[in-house]
Amino acid sequence: MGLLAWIKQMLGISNMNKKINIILFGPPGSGKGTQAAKLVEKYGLLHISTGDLFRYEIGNKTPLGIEAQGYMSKGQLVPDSVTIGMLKNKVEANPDAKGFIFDGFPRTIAQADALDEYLKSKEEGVSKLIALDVEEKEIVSRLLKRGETSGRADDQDENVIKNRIAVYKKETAIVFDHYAKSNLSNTVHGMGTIEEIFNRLSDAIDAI
Ligand code: B4P
Repeated sequence: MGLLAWIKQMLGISNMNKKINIILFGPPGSGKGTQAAKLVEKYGLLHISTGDLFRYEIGNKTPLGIEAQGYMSKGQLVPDSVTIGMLKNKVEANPDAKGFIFDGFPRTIAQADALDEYLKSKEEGVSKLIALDVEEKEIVSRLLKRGETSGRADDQDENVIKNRIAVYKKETAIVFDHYAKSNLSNTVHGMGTIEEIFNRLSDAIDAI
């Protein structure tokens, strides 16, 4: 437990019994998946990556996977209706979770509205959005490097990567402003070692 969290607990203003719902935000390749795996271990939250859920469906050749693959291979977003339903199913399947790390969701304003409404219906809400700020050149290099071993078609073609970044700027970046209106959006410097970035994210979570 960080110092701030400890002080809050001592003062009786701790949120420890309340569900914590974190949105890990940032462009493709900014380190969301990498950091989410470490945060889950530290905070005991459940990690939901919509990208991983789609890749699972693709691997199993389900109708949802076949539909998603067409969009993902071009670096486009999978339609909101499909994504929102899949996300809710995953949350519903884990009623005892202490909270969630949403990784790669919401990626559009429609997804953000749906998430807000859904959490409100459960008398919960988004605790914090944390955006990883990474230079574009670094993102392209990270993804091409991952593409050498991941087998992910969307990481192997620089044009597809550039399209993913363009889609992020056009459709996803405004989700940051959506949560900024409620003072929930924060930015963390996303360059440096995985451990350095993890420590910055932990400080942001401990401050909730
Ligand atoms: P995602 O699976 O979310 O793909 P991503 O953005 O590339 O992953 P991430 O950002 O987590 O990767 P990370 O930086 O950890 O989405 C893929 C596709 O699925 C989308 O394009 C879209 O088509 C679809 N999709 C997903 N969610 C959707 C939604 N909500 N709505 C509609 N469509 C949706 O890792 C990148 C690499 O960087 C790794 O190799 C890692 O090892 C490396 N790395 C991480 N941190 C580093 C560091 N500090 N230094 C050096 N390298 C680092």
